[in-house]
This record gives sequence, structure tokens and C-alpha cells, in this order.
Amino acid sequence: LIVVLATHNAHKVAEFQKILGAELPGLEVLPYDGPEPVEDGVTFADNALIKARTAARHTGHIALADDSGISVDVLGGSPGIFSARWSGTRDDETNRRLLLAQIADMSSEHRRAHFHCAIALVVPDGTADAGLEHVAHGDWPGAIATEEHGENGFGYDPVFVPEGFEVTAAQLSPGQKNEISHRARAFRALVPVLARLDGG
Ligand code: ITT
Repeated sequence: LIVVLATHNAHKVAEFQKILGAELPGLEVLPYDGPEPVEDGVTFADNALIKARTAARHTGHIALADDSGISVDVLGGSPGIFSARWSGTRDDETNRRLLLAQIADMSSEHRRAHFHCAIALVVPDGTADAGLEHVAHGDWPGAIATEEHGENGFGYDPVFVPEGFEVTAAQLSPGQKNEISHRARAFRALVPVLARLDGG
């Protein structure tokens, strides 16, 4: 089965390849470099579908797109779908610093947060199963640290302490993160759908 992965985030591509390789070795994943839609949805699922529909239409291949972010309870779920540009820039470090500053005076019980990932799958017109759309979700609960730790991962990983750990996601090995993250969980929920499209 061939799928295009509609993302410009190289970290997502790397995580996908590791998760995919382990779960569905027969899958061939192509990068997408066509037109980019405006992500004007109001939910992770909306935005994942917007990206996947565009890629499916432009390539004629089954398309997958990830929309993800971090939601902090005491901020009412923000940054949420605005995670990638929370500070007005796409600079991960600037975004992390703003988030740490926004909850700087909060005690540990007020630092609860979770990562969320929605992965949309869209089957293009003119192929078997044309028009099929499916969105799989994954959450990763935890809390926001008081300062940055760790060098692995990307985005908010250095400030996110997953539930059950005393280190940040950026201090986990890539293998550990890819077994338990929101992206791993969403992808695992998608495997039966991909396996069925693959004839399995
Ligand atoms: P594409 O739309 O091209 O896929 P993007 O980076 O713009 O790439 P999103 O709009 O889905 O993707 O924003 C996701 C942001 O959420 C990302 O830039 C990080 O700041 C954060 N994020 C998502 N998953 C993460 C993870 O596993 N670890 C750390 N931060 C993550």
C-alpha cells in the first residue's frame, strides 16, 4: 500500500516512519510537496482532514495528515490547535518559553496538560474505497515542567513530563517516546483501517 504523508514537519516524518515500520512493514510512505491548504479548522480533526484532503486530491494517493499540539488545563486547553505558532512565530524555543512564562506561578497540581494527535486518512476519487475518510486520535497525559530538560524530540517535548515519569519527553529515547506518545496512540488506532485498505 502506498500513502503520501502530508506534513512539512521533518520530526513528524521521522516519528511516523519509526512507528509505521514497526506496525505495518508493507507500507510505502511518500513525502508530499504539493500546495498547502489554509488550516482554518477549529479542531485537530478538522485541520488534519483539510491537509489530507488536499494531498489526496493533488497526488491521487491515499493521504495521511497529522494535526497535533499541547493543551494545558489551566489555560483552558491552549495552545491546542495553535501550538505550532503560539508565540506568533514557528520557533519551538520561543513557543516553549512563552508557555513556561504563562504558567510560571502555578503549583504542580495546576500544571496538568496533554498532547493530542489527530491523524486523518483520505482516499482519493477514482480509486477503490474512493471518498473514505477516517480520523484516529491519541492523547498523552502529563504536566508542564518548570524548566526545559532534554535534547531529544521537538516542539514542547523539553517542557512536557509524561504521566508516570519524572523526566521530560525530550529525555526519553526516541524509541520510548514512539511507543507511548499521542502520535503512537493515534497511529495504532489507524492500523486496522490501513490494514483493511492493504487487503489485509
Ligand atoms: P504540518 O502541519 O506540516 O504537519 P506543523 O508543525 O505545522 O506541521 P501542526 O500544525 O500539527 O504541525 O502543529 C503541531 C505543533 O504541536 C508542533 O509544531 C509542536 O509545537 C507541537 N507538537 C505536536 N506533536 C508534538 C510532539 O510529539 N512533541 C512536541 N511537540 C509537539
